Amino acid sequence: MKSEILVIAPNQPMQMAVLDATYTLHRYDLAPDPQALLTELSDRIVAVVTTGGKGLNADQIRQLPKLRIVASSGVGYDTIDIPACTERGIVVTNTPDVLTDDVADTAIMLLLAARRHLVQADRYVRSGDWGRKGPYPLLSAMRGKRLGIVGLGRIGQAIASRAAPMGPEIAYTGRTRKPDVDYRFEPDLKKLASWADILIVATSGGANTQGLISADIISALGPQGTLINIARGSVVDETAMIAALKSGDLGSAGLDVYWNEPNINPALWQLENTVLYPHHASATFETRGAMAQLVVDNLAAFFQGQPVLTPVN
Ligand code: 8YV
Repeated sequence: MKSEILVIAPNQPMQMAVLDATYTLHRYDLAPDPQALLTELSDRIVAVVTTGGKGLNADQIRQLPKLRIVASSGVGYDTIDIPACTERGIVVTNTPDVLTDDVADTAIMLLLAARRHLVQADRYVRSGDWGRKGPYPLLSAMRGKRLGIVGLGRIGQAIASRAAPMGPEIAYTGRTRKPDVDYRFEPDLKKLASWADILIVATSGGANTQGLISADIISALGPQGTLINIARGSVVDETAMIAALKSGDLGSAGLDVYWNEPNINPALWQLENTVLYPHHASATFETRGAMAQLVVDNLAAFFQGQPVLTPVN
């Protein structure tokens, strides 16, 4: 008998084919009435395949009494009710490490695009304004600027090591000082933001960090400051950020994540000083393939009675 898996969100095609050959897949993601499917399969589902975006909530977990493992594609698991899973002994896996490089690359891309006006300057060239109006205004260098990183985990460290050759001073904040890094630790986020020209948010999402980048922090970063967020939209007070970007109290922003994805606050569309990316930091063929493979490998290990490769709980 094949184990029965509920697909809340699909994987890459190659890995879906492997899953399809190994297990019985039920497509919640494609079901005309997903709740009816959940009710019908309630007693048969032993595993869930999902993503960081779609997650698995407490209500869904409650309706799956036989559930034993949730294999998610994505490093973030703020959309999965981890305490509810842990309480029931349900194993949760995510996909760290394999996406670190792409996410760090994206942070640097957004940083340079925001500070060197890539999108606005591209428009300036394409519209013929360069010929009509003359040279584009001067902008600001990276060397000697102050870069603050909020959350120096794997992704934060990869961002720091990419930024370092560009010559900024680097400091970070987080719950604890990292013993094996040379960057300056600043325990006080407000002090870090006041010091920094650039603040990159690379911390995890969820209740603990919700609204961490508050109006106060945004105002400390200031009119010359740049805010980059590749973490979760929930970490930033988006209303305060939009107001500050509009009024010039915050200089610029480069964003991959938002409060309401994919239907983001339309006020963001109008902001000239903001570069917007569609939560796409890990979205390369290579990385999404590796993430999908990790989902397959975690499930294989679990059903063979082996320890899973990347447990969350
Ligand atoms: C994915 C992410 O876009 O890893 C994460 O936490 O946010 C991204 O890599 C997401 O998990 C896909 O739903």
